[in-house]
Amino acid sequence: MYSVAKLTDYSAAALDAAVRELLSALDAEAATVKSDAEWKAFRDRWMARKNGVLTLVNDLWLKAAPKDAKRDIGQRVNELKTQVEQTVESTQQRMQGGASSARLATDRVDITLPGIRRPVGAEHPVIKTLNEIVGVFRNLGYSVQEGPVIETDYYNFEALNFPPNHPARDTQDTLFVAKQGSKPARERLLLRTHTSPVQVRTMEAMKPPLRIVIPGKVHRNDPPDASHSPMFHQVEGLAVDTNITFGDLKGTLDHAMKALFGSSVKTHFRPSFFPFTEPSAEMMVSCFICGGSGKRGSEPCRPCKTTGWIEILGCGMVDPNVFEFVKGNGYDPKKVSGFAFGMGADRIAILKYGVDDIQLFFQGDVRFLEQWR
Ligand code: 2NM
Repeated sequence: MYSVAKLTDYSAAALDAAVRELLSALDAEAATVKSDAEWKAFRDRWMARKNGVLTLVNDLWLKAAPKDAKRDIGQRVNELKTQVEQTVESTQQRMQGGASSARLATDRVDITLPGIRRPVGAEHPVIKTLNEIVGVFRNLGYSVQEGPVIETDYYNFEALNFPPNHPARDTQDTLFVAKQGSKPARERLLLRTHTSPVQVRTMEAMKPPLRIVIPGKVHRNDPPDASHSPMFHQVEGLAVDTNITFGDLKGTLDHAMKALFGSSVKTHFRPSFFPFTEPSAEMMVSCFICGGSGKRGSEPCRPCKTTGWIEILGCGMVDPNVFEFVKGNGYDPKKVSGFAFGMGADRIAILKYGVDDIQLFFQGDVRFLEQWR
């Protein structure tokens, strides 16, 4: 290893040679530095006040020099000092840069590996069904309306021609918001039991002619089982104009069922009762599971209970008593007529997808839900 020797010859040529020897030792040692610890040792060896190379140069070259050589040597020693400082500093910078280069050399990114995929969600089967039903009516020119899930007794029952003591109002069927006792009956809040309140609200806001569909959540105080859920989904529809007839209802709904379940399904209407329609009907569609035969091979067809028909919705001509509540906005029952219908989207999803328990829709088990991805 390089060590500073006393000078014996103070000629320019001898000084040049001594300086060259020192600088090449400096460069050679700098090149071997490979860590912070080595750099510190390198710095101290060259720059330490006590026994550092520069200090030795100062003592052995400058201080020991004869008077007439001091000027020349002093200048060279200063240059050496600058050079040593620069080399020590550039070596430190190489260490810092080198640390990140070293990391780059080992921490390689393998761009050929597959990426980390974010799990893709799926449209919920009930929402998918809701959207399909709504889509059929949109194609017929119906517009889509939504409204509040928390409703008043007025919109959920009174304006829909439910008599004051109708059993649907019973706490066995309706979920009421607590502590409403101090309000007049019609203002008491409840969870809507059907989406029909939105139809009343829409008739208050928009004049006839009207063609609307309303998808949404509804609640009933039913204990959950394979075919009941206290929360489920409905799509209801309403068409109002002058001269709307039961024939319009039948033609519209027959078309809608063919669009939803396939062009070969048949529809069948049987009399029924709803407070808000007169006459009222239940509509059956021929079973799209067994094709109406009631049998699957030699087994009985369960979805239609071997009848070949599935009850799919309720419908009817809007009762004039309902129009009376919105008469002021152009719905004079002497001038307009309309049909309305309502269906359970969950039940239709169950039939479409062959699901045997409505609870599966609301338990959130990803293994069940991802089947519709
Ligand atoms: C149904 C069945 C029959 C219905 C009637 C009305 C309104 F507001 F126009 F009177 N909305 N929805 C209706 C009629 C709903 O669901 C089974």
